Amino acid sequence: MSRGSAVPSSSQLSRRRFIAATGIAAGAVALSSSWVSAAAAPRRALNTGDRVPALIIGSGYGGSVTALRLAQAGIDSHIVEMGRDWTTPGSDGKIFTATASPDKRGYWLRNRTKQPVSNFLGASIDKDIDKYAGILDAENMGAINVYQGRGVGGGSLVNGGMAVTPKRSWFEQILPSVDANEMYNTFYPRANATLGVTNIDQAWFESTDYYKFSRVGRKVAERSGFKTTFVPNVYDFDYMKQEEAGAVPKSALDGEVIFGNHHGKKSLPKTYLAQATATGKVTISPLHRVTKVAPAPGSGYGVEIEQIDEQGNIVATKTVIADKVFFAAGSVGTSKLLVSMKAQGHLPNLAGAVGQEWGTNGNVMVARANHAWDATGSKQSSIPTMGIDAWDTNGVFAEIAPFPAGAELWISLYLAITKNPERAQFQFNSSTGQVGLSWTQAQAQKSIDLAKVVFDKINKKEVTVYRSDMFGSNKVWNDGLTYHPLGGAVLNKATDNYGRLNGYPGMYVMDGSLVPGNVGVNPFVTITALAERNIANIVANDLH
Ligand code: FAE
Repeated sequence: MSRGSAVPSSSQLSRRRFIAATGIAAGAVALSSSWVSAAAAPRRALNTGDRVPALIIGSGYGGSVTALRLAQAGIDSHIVEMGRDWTTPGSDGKIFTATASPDKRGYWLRNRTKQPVSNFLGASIDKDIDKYAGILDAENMGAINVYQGRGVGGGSLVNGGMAVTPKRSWFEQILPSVDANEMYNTFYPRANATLGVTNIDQAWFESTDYYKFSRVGRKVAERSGFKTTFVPNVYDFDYMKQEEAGAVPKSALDGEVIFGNHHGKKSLPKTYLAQATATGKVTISPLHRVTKVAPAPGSGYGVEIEQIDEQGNIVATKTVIADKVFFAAGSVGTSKLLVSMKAQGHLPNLAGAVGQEWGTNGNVMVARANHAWDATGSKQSSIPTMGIDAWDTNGVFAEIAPFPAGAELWISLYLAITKNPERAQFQFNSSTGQVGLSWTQAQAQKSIDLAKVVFDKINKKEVTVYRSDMFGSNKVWNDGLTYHPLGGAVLNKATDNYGRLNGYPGMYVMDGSLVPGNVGVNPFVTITALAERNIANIVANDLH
């Protein structure tokens, strides 16, 4: 199915009519390779026997950049996405579930919610839900729950929109084979522009009730000698102002974020994916999950796909052939696929570095209790716009996060990104046929140690305490989760310096698995910019 503008272009229509009239879905006209490619791309969900010029696994940042730039280079692609296409409303008239009380639309194939802030006053706030292909996956990988977006748009559907370019010195340390000049002069600006990244109007920030929580977070950090910084975002801040004025339906100001935003947030379906599908050269199969990739007889790759229904039942299995395969299933999705294909002998020549150097971006969550005179507000925007930047001094960049509970709770919540050097590996378990992750809870201790220095100092200065009731009973640190999985197919190790998988021409990695474990800030701008850099090289050298 095709997405993007509601009205198909005339070329899309005439192409569809042509296919409908002739029954041609797979190319039979061998004039030139690019013509064959164009003729071969089906304008519908994939079916067994289809051959596509380019198959993209996953529709998050890496996948969306790939689809757009291939289309602009004249190459048809098909995106296979395991999650739903979040465009149709449920029985309540809403596409997304409410943040305060998520229903089945909130979680990926679970019978019970798995809230990142799981407790209040010691009691669990999780509740039973129907199993459904919901928008947020809390994927358990042993000692860690990895939160990821599921649906057309990947993580952009559920994330806070914080669009942060890392410090150049840190970027140069983690990805030394990448020309930083090119990244900072060309590809970061290109990513930020196409994602629609902007800054909050600072005068409004200072005056609105909805960012009181941020101003309190800034005040206490600065009183302890820490720097704070405004953080750009993909949320439309003009829309947010109108939300406050009551002129438009509320989204961020109604707490919407981790289960989807109805308005205001420029998620990928409104940016890269909208542009990509508007070309008429990109099609998407939602609720389709890639399970196997292996060289096909002759040329290209055979890709096995399970089609699932909204309850997660497999309703069809399909095998298609792709001339090129782009892995963009996210750090965990891509790593799991590659590790299991290598271990099972389907892609035996993959580099030994596949599955290595995975990290949590040093994520750890913590909350503090403020004094009664430091109210954080019953009104809170769900979109964070400020961080404590103690990266150079303490190895900590902490997002001052909202806790939009709709009541005054005097809570300051933080998601800290820390300089945690611990890494883990993905491993195939031949008895279960599953891929596991070696991450242990002890490896998160370094994140706690680093963050504790910062927040102990703030608590001491303010004479305040940690909340110990929000992540379990008597648990100060939420060290059992990450929002920022990174690594598993690291650039220039598991792939060449542009994401090509060694030993398999025409197979590429395009997502967060290229970034080794820790990018020092929220990662999607870097994932996008790196994908922009790599696809530019691939289009120039491999496709023409
Ligand atoms: P991603 O966006 O995860 O896309 C991968 C896609 O592949 C997903 O749609 C999957 O459903 C799909 N997929 C996986 N396996 C398969 C398969 N086998 N077959 C078919 N499809 C498959 O990957 N980052 C920031 O920079 N700023 C933030 O404010 C921020 N907040 C966040 C808040 C939350 C709650 C979460 C969960 C994440 C947040 N992130 C944030 C992280 C960010 O969303 C994440 O780094 C990117 O989405 C990763 O991009 P990728 O392209 O690697």
